[in-house]
Amino acid sequence: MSLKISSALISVYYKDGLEPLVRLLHEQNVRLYSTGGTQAFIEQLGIPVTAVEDLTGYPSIFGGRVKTLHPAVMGGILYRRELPEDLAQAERHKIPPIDLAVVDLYPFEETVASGASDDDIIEKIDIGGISLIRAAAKNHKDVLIVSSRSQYADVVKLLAEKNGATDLNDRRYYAKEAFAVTSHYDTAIHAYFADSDSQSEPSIADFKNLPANHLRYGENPHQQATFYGDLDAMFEKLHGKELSYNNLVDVDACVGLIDEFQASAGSTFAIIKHTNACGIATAPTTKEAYLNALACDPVSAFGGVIITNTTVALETAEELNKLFMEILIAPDFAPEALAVLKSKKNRILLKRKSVALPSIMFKTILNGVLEQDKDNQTETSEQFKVVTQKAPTESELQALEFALKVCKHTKSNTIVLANKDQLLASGVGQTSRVDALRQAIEKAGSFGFDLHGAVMASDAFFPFPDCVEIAGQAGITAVVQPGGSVRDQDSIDYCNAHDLAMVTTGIRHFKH
Ligand code: 93A
Repeated sequence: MSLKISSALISVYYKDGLEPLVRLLHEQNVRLYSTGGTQAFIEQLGIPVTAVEDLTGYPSIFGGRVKTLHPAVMGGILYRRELPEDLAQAERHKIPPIDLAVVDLYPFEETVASGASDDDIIEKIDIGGISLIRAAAKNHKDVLIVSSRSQYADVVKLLAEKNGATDLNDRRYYAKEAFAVTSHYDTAIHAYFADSDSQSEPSIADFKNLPANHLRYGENPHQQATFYGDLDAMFEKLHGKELSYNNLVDVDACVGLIDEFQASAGSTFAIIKHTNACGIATAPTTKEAYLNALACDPVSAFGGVIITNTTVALETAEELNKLFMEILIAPDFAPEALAVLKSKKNRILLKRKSVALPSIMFKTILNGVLEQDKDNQTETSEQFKVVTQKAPTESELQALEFALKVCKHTKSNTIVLANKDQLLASGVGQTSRVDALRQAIEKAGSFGFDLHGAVMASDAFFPFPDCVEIAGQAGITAVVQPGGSVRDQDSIDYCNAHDLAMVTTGIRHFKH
């Protein structure tokens, strides 16, 4: 039904862009009500406006916390124009209609981003404005809601064309937009509280409340998919096409892996394929780190997702530019580096922001959902228990730490072969650990690595001594594994007889 607007309540935080709408409403003989700051803005345009206090008969109290929260305001928006009882009550309580609400909420997200104090941030939780929006959107059969500054121009056009009237379709459209505004607003408030209270972990229901990003398709083109989350909070996208479902999964794997490595210890580059690292290396310079990561398996690196923990400089970008990659993630890019990397239209470049991530994970199975803590435990050499006669050398200890970090982020069953700053090869997602080891040895050989003096990490214990036997024959000199098998001693005996060092951690790192 087409409805002519007779009265409007305007309450906006930022006044810019408002003038044309106010002028049009005035020309269309709309009676205006307004809150303090907005009222002053309208008055200085020379346009008559009634203070909301005159409508409610109540002053703005508690430092402005209660301005529009009053039955005369909420009632004027919410009463049903077609219901005789509602009309009679409105008349009895002297509640005039409000046919249009224009609201621009307190800038909560901006205030959080500015680094303001908790008190200032809490003060920016809009209560009255959000209630006006929800009320007007609820009663969209009778009321039009303008819930964002970005809508002013379209609304001016609409009201100019329709001579101050709207039809139900218009009002329903703006009601839908209004609930997008309010849900986004509350999600940001929730995220702020969740962030500042690391004890409070999101539930699966909370994830469904996050912004829904519809993906082009899922793991395969015939599968539909949605990502619930705020990617803009995690990354600034500098270039490239839309992230796909598989891209997102790989980006997640990248972030988990790179966070094991501190930039203060050198630059680390990791190249991910199907969530596993096919190359990772740490080096004093970013270029070296990248080239060493690439050398690990330049065949698999094609089409990979790459992450680094240091700024990408021009000389590194020139090397990276030679590789076909899907995505490059870095904490920052030198401007000249960015110019080089942007030369490929589809290549996705993401600048990572620092945000706390949930420490739990979900997986749907059968007719339910599994929830577990993320594997956030990383063992350092101080926690290693030497179980062989020979202890690892200092350099082997560093290599064992490096290998273990990679192992933790590689699909089980896995064996990782490394030296102290470079992955040499891994066997990933095999049905037996022996297969994983054989795969790793063969790969290392095919890319020209000599395994003499290299180390081995295993995600889980060795049920038989076969893995250490094969590793020893390949030249491996030190091994890290959780331990705990009834036949641990068989593996230890082999190591002692063949001059290998072995440490156990007591912590298993399955990843399925
Ligand atoms: O503190 S509030 O939550 N209490 C209210 O009753 C209320 N009513 C409107 N904030 C309230 N507003 C907000 O005030 C609006 O959402 C808008 O952002 C702002 C406009 O205030 P002024 O017109 O005084 O600049």
